[in-house]
Amino acid sequence: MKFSTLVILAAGIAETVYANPVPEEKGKGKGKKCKNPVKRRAWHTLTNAAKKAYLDAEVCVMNTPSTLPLPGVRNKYDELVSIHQLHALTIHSTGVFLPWHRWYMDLHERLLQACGYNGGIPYWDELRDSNLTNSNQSSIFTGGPYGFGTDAPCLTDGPFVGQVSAIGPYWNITDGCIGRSHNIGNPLKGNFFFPGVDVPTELARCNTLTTYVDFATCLYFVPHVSGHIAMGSIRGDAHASPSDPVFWLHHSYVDKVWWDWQQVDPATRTYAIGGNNKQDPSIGFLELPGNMTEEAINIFQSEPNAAQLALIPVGDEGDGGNTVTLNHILTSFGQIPDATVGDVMDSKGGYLCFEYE
Ligand SMILES: *[C@@H]1O[C@H](CO)[C@@H](O)[C@H](O)[C@H]1NC(C)=O
Ligand SMILES: *[C@@H]1O[C@H](CO)[C@@H](O)[C@H](O)[C@H]1NC(C)=O
Ligand SMILES: *[C@@H]1O[C@H](CO)[C@@H](O)[C@H](O)[C@H]1NC(C)=O
Ligand SMILES: *[C@@H]1O[C@H](CO)[C@@H](O)[C@H](O)[C@H]1NC(C)=O
Ligand SMILES: [Cu+2]
Repeated sequence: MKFSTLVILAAGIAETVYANPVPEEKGKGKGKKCKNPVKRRAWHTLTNAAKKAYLDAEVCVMNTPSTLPLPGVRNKYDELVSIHQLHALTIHSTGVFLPWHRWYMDLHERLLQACGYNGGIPYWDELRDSNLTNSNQSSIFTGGPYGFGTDAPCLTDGPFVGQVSAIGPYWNITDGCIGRSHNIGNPLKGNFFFPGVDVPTELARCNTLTTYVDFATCLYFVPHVSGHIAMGSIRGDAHASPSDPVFWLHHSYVDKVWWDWQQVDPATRTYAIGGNNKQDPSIGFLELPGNMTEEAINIFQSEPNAAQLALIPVGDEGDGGNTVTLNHILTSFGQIPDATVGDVMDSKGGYLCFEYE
């Protein structure tokens, strides 16, 4: 009697593991096969239960104490923000922009999974929401248990009320709350940063470009930057923007646009890579005026401290030159073993195992 109960239990456990393949089949190791890709779905298509499961896991990551000795971090979520902050100057306006952020989404997905979540990171369908009058009408920005909260300098509803981010703004390590303000219409349609530009039209133009560098540069500017503006983040900036959890829905969308572009011609596009691996110091961020020093003084009003400087990568690790290659190293400073750009080009290549629907 006892023995057969155990057998049934064991069979039940085996079956559960098989039917819920996230930890094994996600291919957390090079050379693994991607058998059951995790689905990344648009936020507005999720059930309330799926939205809540995602948001609950995010809160769990924020409430999990840090384990890495990164400057200023208190919890696992701060570590994510810190990793982005330390890389800010080499992952934006450079060729590694798309693969780096794809890798970074996966790093985040692993932390969510450690908190019991077994879906994929949802994405914000920004093209669909480009016809809203104000971006605050998106179903993402609701209070209650199924949204990221309604506008407030420090959120007063939703799951992230009272959360303190230790990292940011810019190079700062300053405590701040999560807050947003949408008072500039719908940046997903048009915004002050790109006067006269219709964002959906520009996205369609990006999609016609056939080389990786042309496509990635086009996507980086108008669609990607406009989505950041549409997040309405009060602390939104190129360094600490992930401190607002809406970041992941935006960058999941950016990644999906790249993914769709790759699917058009997988044979040539899946592993297409290139572009500079460092920003030109005499220019700084391409979308901002001035050189890096000028930007630090006038825009960021902060500079990295000694502990941050000691960790900031040069940006050419693994490349053997100034151009991003498939050997470019992606590091989380020890959260997970280092990977390479080549590992993350194919979303179902084995190292990664997800697809968009
Ligand atoms: C915006 O587009 C969506 C789907 O594309 C549609 O369902 C909705 O009615 C549109 N809204 C407006 C205000 O045009
Ligand atoms: C950034 O840090 C500096 C130095 O600690 C501080 O004076 C400044 O107020 C901080 N900026 C913000 C926006 O928190
Ligand atoms: C959305 O923004 C508009 C314009 O700033 C404002 O009038 C409206 O109250 C906001 N709605 C919500 C739900 O925050
Ligand atoms: C960058 O800007 C700073 C501050 O305006 C200026 O002092 C410096 O000469 C500039 N450097 C370059 C390379 O243009
Ligand atoms: Cu970024």
